[in-house]
Amino acid sequence: MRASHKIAGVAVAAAALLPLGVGSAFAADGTANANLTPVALNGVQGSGTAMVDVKGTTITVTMAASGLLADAPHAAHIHFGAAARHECPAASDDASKDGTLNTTEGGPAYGPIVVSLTKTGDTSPTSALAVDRFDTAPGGKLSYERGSITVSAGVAQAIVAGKSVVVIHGVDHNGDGKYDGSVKSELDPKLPTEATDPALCGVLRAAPAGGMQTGGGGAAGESNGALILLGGAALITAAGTATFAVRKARVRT
Ligand SMILES: [Cu+2]
Repeated sequence: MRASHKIAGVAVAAAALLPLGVGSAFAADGTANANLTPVALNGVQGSGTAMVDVKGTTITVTMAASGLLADAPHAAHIHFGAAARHECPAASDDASKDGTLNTTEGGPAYGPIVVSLTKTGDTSPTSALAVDRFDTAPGGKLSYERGSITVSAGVAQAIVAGKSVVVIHGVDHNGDGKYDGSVKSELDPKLPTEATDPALCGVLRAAPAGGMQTGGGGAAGESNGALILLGGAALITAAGTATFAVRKARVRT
């Protein structure tokens, strides 16, 4: 009897926690913002911002960045892992000690891919390296907005809780203006590691409660649209970044 009482107690406790994990109607509502900064060791001179609006299990993602390798596909994702540090990687994450951080080495910091920020089609982790569907950063600038992205309840909650991380990939270690080099990507041996190494990263921090509410009805959506019309520079300014990054001449080795 005593044992069965204990089991029943555990079951009740588990049931009480279930809505947090599998509920959909009440999954999460809120907004999270990220300041995108250069990933340690990877030599990118860039910056950007990202904003994710969460309604239940549907998210809208707005992102702007500059200082990326121009006219090359930049895979971009939301990363999250319950066991991750919910951070951008540090130089100390360079497990191979080769002086750069590849995507896998950043895993302990930001976790696995949970959303692929493709421009069209599938947005699941399956599209992590769908290079023909990511922004190519004309002139080094990336501008992205996509709505109606469906995520799991757990991912929606992680975003609202400030535990997910935006990563834009694609670097130019040797500064020759294209993805190349003898080191292959650990994610896809058909690609050079330059094509997949993380370039910019930012933790999606939860916006203060009510901070994004600009009025009733569709005001928030209109506000988003206005920002998009003004372009990436306005977004970056709005997020408080001091200067629009200027892509500097790369130091050649
Ligand atoms: Cu990624």
